[in-house]
Amino acid sequence: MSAMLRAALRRLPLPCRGGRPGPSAALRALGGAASARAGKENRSPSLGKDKADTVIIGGGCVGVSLAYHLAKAGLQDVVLLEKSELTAGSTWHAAGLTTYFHPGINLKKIHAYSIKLYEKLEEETGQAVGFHQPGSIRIASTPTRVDEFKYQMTRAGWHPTEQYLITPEKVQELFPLLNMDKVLAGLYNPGDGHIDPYSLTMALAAGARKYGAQLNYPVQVTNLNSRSDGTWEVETPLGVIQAKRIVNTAGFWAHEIGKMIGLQHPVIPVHHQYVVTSTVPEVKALKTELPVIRDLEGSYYLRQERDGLLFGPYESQEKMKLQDSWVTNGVPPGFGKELFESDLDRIMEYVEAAMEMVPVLKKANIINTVSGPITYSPDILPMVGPHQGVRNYWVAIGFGYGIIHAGGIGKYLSDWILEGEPPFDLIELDPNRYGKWTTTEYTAAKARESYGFNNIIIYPKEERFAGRPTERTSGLYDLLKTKCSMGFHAGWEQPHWFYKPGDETGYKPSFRRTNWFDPVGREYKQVMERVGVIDLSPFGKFKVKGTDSVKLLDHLFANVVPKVGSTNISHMLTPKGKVYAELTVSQLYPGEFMLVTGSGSELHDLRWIEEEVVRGGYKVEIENMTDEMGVLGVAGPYARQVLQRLTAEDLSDGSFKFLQSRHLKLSDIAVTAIRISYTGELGWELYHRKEDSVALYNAIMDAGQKEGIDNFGTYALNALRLEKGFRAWGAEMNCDTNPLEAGLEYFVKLNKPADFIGKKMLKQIKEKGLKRRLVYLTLETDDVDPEGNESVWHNGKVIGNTTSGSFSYSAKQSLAFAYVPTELSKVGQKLEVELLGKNYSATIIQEPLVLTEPTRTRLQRKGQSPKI
Ligand code: THG
Repeated sequence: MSAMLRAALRRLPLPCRGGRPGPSAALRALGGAASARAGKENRSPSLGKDKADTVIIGGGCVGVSLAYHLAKAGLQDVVLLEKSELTAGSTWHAAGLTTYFHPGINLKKIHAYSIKLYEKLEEETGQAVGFHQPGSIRIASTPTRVDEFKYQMTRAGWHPTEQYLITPEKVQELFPLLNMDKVLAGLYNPGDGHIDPYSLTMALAAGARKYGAQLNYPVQVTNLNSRSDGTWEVETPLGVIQAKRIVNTAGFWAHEIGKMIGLQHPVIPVHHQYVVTSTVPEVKALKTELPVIRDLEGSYYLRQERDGLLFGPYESQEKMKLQDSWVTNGVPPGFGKELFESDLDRIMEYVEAAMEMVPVLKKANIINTVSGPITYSPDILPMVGPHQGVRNYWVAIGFGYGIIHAGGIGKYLSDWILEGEPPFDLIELDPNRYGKWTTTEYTAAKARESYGFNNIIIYPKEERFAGRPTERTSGLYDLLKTKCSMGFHAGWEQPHWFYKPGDETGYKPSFRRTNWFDPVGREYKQVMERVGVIDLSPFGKFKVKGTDSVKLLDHLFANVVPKVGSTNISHMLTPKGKVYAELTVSQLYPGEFMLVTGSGSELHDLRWIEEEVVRGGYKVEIENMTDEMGVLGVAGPYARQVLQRLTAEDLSDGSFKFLQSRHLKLSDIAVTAIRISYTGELGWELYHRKEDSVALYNAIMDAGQKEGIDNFGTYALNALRLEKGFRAWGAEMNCDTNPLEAGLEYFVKLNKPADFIGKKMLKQIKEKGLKRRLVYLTLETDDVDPEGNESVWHNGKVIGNTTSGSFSYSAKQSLAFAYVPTELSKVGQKLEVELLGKNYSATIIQEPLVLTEPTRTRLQRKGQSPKI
């Protein structure tokens, strides 16, 4: 550290001037003013009642926002228990930044809702919230960062939020104190700013009380007991409250609350520091408040605080600090409104970067540093929703950016609780994306990485490597790990693409075509012309059996229940007729089923199924086979020939039909074989005991020597499925789409006798007519392919969005699915898709681009010559 810098760190008394921007949080952190104010609010602790509908555990801004929203929506008997005082933990010392920006699609909605709510809270509750909206600018100082901004612009373009890519001149105009040497562009959100987190929480609390919620503190939850009817007993030193449902919003205590019921929530407290400077004359002289800046290469945020500046860095994973003793021993029960020792040495390189970017900082004195605990989850996204495996237990935890999320999440969760389904898709926040594999060690490694990567460039198909592999590897992992680039899927390692001599190996992401572009084309050809093998072990697999199994599945799924020995592609819909999940259902034996879902949706789907079983009192047994069962996919024109060498069973088309299942021995290994392949080519999936994966794989590879059998990965699988027009859950269909607009009517049997979930609403949706449709587009691109979530344009206006895309190795063009208004959805319609700042012309084409093998074979048999 330079001598000058040390001098700059001299502490000076805090200047105070009314009417200038700044949260009280930074000031309170110095003098404990918040405690004094909170003290006034504090009443003598009491439970008030011994029965509640919902008990919310934790009075930070997220918990209080949930109480506010539930009570406002009319829910009676909402009780919040806070063990010390409202805002204690992380809320009170948060820097309070608010932004419309988020790379996620529907998280933009959460941010926007929060901001709109915060704008009117004072009027509604009479409590000022110290909300400033001077705008914010993210700064790009490398060409790749400019590409990232363009990528983010197309993802934001079909949302109502204002966001602009601006020139360096405009950046300078908005933030005159910036050193422009390295600035190449800015991403500008005019409505951004900052809020006082303490006052915000108090306003939400005032609102919550106004609408009838009880906020009780200090009341510590000491134990949680679930009762056989699904209700809870919440134990406190003041007595027991019975609740229909509990919600864990306990911030960095969330882990301790989870522990009471045997859960290990993957959340970890980390140290976050920000510093506040004394008056800077140049800042004081400004007529309007400076916008917030985020110097992404420098990895810090900086904003005006009164007449000075406030600056907060995100240190690299090597430098950042976890609160290790809390990780090992738990959070000390007495910890409330306290801070850690600040450690300026740790952030010096960031201070220097900021001084270069905002030179007036060099003259400023640091008058305050705030180093407080905040929570991190492995992927720095919160966990919001009901938890699998525990009835009526919900969470809203793991917030690294709790202030901007609080408003929107409170509303989202309140809607979900009251309506029984999420109001829109936020699958990336599903608590059930984690599982037993998210150990403390894993969570710590990931939290470090996530913190350090706060401001890194995020590419499409991003991979992060900390904490890998987890304990959840497939039987083939050791055999394949050096031969391919592995992708991370819900704890699993699954091959993305395989190396051949001459390939540039490893993960080299880009906004344009990457090092795997040609290898994926090679694997595509392998499957189309020969035969390929893929490790599909990460699929979620459930066995369902028992007297009511048929009845249950008929109620859960929109498709009919398959006959014994058959498989159906089936969707679980929400009551409002949206797509909750897509699985394959196979009746292996009479009344005994195997359900298969994607790797990311295992516990998500299982929770839904389990809840319906309890609700309807179905007599079934459900066994989650995901970890012990391996799956190999074999696909391509020679798949039959190769597998036939390993078994005496007749695999011919007449004997083993498409979508049939059989129990076979392949080279003496017991497998359940299903004739299905997401490649759309001739293929089988082979379900087997995980211990047999290597032997089965080797046997198949040996048997296929003559046919030139080889591996393929999930990237080729994606290109293959897109050419066949197969929809992917999470992209073309989710909780925002109904199966009719997604073009899934073939799988939805509105005429079947059973009243499956969503049927009634879907009938109404059908009667009303569809406003938008999923269409299939080819695009004339150059070095960039669509990825999904890009803006679709027509006549100078954004009219829709892509859902997924890929290069089509057969059409030698890009291919994408997109939602567009019905009137623009006809085959032949010309549209444009925005990729990296450029609009490429696109044409709606007939589906599919390439016929599936079963269709091709059927047409050939009839004497017609299919396309391919
Ligand atoms: N295999 C298995 N289960 C799965 C998948 C899988 N579950 C989740 C997900 N993937 C389900 N998705 C699909 C989508 C389409 C097809 C298979 C799985 C498919 N469709 C054919 C078609 O559309 O032409 C057949 C449709 C039909 O005639 O019913 O094969 O990959 N086990």
